[in-house]
Amino acid sequence: MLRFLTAGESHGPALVAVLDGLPSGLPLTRDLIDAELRRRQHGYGRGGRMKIEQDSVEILSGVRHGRTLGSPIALTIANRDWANWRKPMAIEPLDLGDDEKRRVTRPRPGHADLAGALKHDAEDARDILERASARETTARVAVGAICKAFLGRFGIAVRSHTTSLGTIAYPPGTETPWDAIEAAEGTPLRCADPSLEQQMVEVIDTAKEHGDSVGGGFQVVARGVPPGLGSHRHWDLRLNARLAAAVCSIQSVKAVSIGAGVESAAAIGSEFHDEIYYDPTDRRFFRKTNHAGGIEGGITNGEEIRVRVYVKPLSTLPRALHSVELKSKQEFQAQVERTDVSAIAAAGVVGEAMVAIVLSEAFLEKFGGDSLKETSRNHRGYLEQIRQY
Ligand code: EPS
Repeated sequence: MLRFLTAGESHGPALVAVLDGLPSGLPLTRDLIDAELRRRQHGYGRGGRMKIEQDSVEILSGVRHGRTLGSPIALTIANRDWANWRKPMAIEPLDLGDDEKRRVTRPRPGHADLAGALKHDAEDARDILERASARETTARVAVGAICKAFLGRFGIAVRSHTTSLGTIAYPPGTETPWDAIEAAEGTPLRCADPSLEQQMVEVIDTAKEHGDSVGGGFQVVARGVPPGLGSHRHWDLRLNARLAAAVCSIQSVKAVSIGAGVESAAAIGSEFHDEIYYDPTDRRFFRKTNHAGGIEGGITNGEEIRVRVYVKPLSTLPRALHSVELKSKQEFQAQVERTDVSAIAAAGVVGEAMVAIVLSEAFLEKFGGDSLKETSRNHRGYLEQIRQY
């Protein structure tokens, strides 16, 4: 069973992750993880924090001489900003005034501040927001980088691209091909259409001028996934449900659509369903369309997995919204913390990580193996079996 946990506060000493259940023998280096962490830091619209951080992982266990051992992999990523937060985020009790504690008592609409403070009986919403912050996604991306390396051994690749920002979006039904998604890497917003991207940049500039934030969308695509991952047997085994839960767990995500999921409600069956063909040379079934997004009956069907994700505008606004002070109940404007106008380019990288984690889990469920050699043998045997089907 593959599983992971993360720990760490946004302005604490570090983010931490433990990944358990990967087989032994997977080549793994720090550089491979750092490359993904750098991708997460990139993107037009980020705020001051990304100028402070240079995220880099420390591998504490589970790897020896560049290969996984099959034991739990423990990771940390230091917060450079911690140097500026030693007092307000001190582990030991300190006698500090409210300002020195950097208390947050005017909760921001949209953030976890109020709901979390009520839930945990916190007088200071910083107790909540430090963990709720999307800074935590650093740890997820580190775990996702390892899962991507694992999937890569089996010819599976995971990519993402920005599909909308505010009202600037591709026309409904547009599917961007894999090569164009790959080519968008390194552009300001990781959008595959340069003219759309230019308009998105302008939307961010306008929002920034107005002290506002803006929502957006991205799509994660996985190719090379064999048919047969996930299961129709139970609600919690269906891969579409697991992918949806994983991407919905990303901070600010409000909706998800698999394949042409949103459009499917307005479609008629004869146009929507992807008709089945067979290629006798390759000895494989294939489709000419992919409205299902690579999943039927909760099981991968061998086509690309396509997941669209929708992100609300970030909830810290320089132009603060109406709020109420936690203790006095007086009306105030919400507290302003440093923030980004949009983190959509980074959100796509986090989406890739979550999809890679879920696919790795489903892959290991199907093929098992305590060593990469064993997993590979099982995978090869199955591919041969379906060629002979
Ligand atoms: C983030 C770090 C945070 C924010 C952002 C994501 O840094 P700070 O709070 O110090 O500015 O930039 O988080 C949020 C917008 C949020 O609401 O939590 C990061 O590393 O991605």
